[in-house]
Amino acid sequence: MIDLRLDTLKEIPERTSCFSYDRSVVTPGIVHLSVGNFHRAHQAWYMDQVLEAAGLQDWGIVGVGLIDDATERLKLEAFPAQDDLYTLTRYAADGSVRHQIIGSIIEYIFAPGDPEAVLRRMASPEIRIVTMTITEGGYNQDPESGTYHLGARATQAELAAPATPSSAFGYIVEALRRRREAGTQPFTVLSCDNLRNNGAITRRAVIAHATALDSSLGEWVEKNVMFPNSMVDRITPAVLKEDADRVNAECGVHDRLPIISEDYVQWVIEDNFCNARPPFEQFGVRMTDDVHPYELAKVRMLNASHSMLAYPGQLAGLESVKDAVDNPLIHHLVLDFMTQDVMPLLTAPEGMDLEQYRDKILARFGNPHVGDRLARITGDGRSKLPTFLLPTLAALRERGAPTDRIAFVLACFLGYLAGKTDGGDSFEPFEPHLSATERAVAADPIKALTSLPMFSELALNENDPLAIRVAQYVHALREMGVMKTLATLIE
Ligand code: CS2
Repeated sequence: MIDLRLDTLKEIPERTSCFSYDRSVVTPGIVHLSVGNFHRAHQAWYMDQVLEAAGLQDWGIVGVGLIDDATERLKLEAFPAQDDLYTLTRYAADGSVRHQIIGSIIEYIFAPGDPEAVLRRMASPEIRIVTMTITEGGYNQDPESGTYHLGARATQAELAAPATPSSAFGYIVEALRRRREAGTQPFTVLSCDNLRNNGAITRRAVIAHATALDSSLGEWVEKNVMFPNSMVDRITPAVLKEDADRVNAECGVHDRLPIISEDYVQWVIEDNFCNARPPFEQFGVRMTDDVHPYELAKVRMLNASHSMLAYPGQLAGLESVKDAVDNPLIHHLVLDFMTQDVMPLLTAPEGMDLEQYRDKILARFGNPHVGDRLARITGDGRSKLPTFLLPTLAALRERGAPTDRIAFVLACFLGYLAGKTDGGDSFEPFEPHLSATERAVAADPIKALTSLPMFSELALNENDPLAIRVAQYVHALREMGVMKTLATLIE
């Protein structure tokens, strides 16, 4: 197997395609904050095509790792050793597969090791866009008010020492401050996370952070910096060692951190930039005045359906998204959820038919080759449920429409927090934004629903029929298990 580096590209087997642009002339145009698998399968894949086009070699990506953890340390070793190149393997549902080498990330900076290097890059005029995938839970929103949480300990530390930030917002604000001081045009900030109004939320956060430092900086940001909303989509599973070994053998390339994804992709961006941008529309990106209907459909149908199948699936002892969607009862639940609960609340985005979109989502979940595991989907339910699922629940309640399907899945979420499948196997729920005390509260469903900040939007009291319903499902789950309980919901 060939080690992946610029000087070995000529030896790569033909079955793995490779970009044809001259990597040595590519210069940075984008700084991306938090280079996770999704970024490498999605935005970096698009940018790889941009770099192929004549005259667009000034759109290379500088990837920044923000968090000091084991995964980031792996990247710190792997990325420079392979000149930031990596393989992307895309599986279509019909079994066809494409392997390719992506060259659009041209530099990686581990921010905790060298914050100044990141700020220098971000302040430099050649950077015209800062993109980010910091996850739904990364936006530092106050659980009570939903606004930017200036009082958070890490934010306070950044405000006290702005030249050594730790968060995306700290970096963006300090870089914008430097640009303003130097008379450099600001960059556009483009959030690529699955949040409704991701641009508007980012804007609010950056303005709040900037204003707390210097009100005139806040005003300047408000006037001069653009934060387009965007919708992103491509299912990108976690890559375990066995997956990496398999795709490396398939590619004939030894990549320390290869990427796997489905072949489906979508990117819709609000055309609202304050500095240059690549001609995205030439590369399959939909540029629009209004992203909202697209993000609403995506988050409330795809992401919410993922949650809808993952909590019951994991409790039932299933492993993958495919296993869950192939289960007739779960399939039924998710189909009914999209058709009866979500779709009546949505307006179809231009050029999209919601029924076809729904069927496509179910087919994508059933892709037998992607190997997406339920544990990836269930993780950080604390951030995902309020974004993906609870707004639909609130809207159904307002209409007086039935809410049993979502109530059942909330019960499954509380069951998942206990970390045991129906078969008695233990697992460790990944909930970085729930404290141990909050997790303990989850054992009492009524208390959980009425007191945990993640449910505060629902404003439930202990006599609310929804809270009582969830409690009944929790009881049923304990008494008869997830599948029998689910069967009671399916007409
Ligand atoms: C998933 C998303 O994490 C989740 O819960 O629903 O990561 C999903 O795979 C992507 O948004 C697909 O675009």
